[in-house]
Amino acid sequence: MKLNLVHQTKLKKSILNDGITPILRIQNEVLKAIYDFMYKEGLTQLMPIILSPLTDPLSHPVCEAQINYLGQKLHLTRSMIFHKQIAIARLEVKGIFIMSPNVRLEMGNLERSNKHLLEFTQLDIELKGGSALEFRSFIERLIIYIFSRVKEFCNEELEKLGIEIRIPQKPFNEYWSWDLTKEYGDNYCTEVSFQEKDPFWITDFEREFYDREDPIRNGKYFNYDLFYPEGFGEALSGGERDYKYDILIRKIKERGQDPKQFEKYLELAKQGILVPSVGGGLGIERLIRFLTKKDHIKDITLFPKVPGNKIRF
Ligand code: ASN
Repeated sequence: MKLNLVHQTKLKKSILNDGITPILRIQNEVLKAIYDFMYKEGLTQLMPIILSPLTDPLSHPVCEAQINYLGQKLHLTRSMIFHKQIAIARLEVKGIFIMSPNVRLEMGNLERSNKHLLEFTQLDIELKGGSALEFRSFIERLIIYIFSRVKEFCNEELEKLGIEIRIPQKPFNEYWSWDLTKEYGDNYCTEVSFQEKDPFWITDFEREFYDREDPIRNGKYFNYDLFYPEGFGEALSGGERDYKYDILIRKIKERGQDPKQFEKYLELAKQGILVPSVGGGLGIERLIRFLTKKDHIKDITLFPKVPGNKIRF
């Protein structure tokens, strides 16, 4: 049966989805800006890891994404945190970066989230030595550089989308998570994100064992998240790293995790091979969503994979 003309045109329009073309052009500019910035800063790019016997345990539960290869269980990468730490220890570099595809099979409870995808890309960065403050300053310069490049070179696209880019100033505002919890309760990240006009930091979160603990307990951890304003929410998470065997093993046990799954990584720590580093991961899709002011993260990807939904083309 032949489709009538109206139906054919509708189908063609939905397949064409030309609303996404200006978004992809902005994404191109963002990616070019990131590479230019990283190379100018003297960081070394690594290729992404897709499969590994070890991946990030994360601080929230997700469904397992594993395959069996010749009797060996391999995870799809949730983040390259351990590979970053090992690479930094092995290489004579100032720092590394990776455009790293992450698979996180989020639970159905995130079905209504407009910020999560089952598959996304993070710009993963790790600097040798260095402090949380130095890393945050590096990221502030990166964000200002990206936003400025988009503002300068994507006029036509920004006009088509009816948006303007606001360039933030350094240093970004900073909040301490424990103060915010007292003031706003558990939903503090969203509350503050709605109040701010520019990207801002929240520091000191209770989470994965690899984020460096504060030995003097002024705060608890030398870690941070970068947030977008206007309710757009989390942009980056990271921290200084713990790398000494005794500390790592204690923290793994405190979290009720099995040290056996981190065996090879812990062996390197035991041999004293791991070194101090600081880093974080910036979500590319979330960055594009913020720059293009889209309501849902699926609106900026051509083949979105949304938690709790069947995956289609
Ligand atoms: N990439 C993050 C970091 O470097 C880790 C993560 O994505 N969970 O800390």
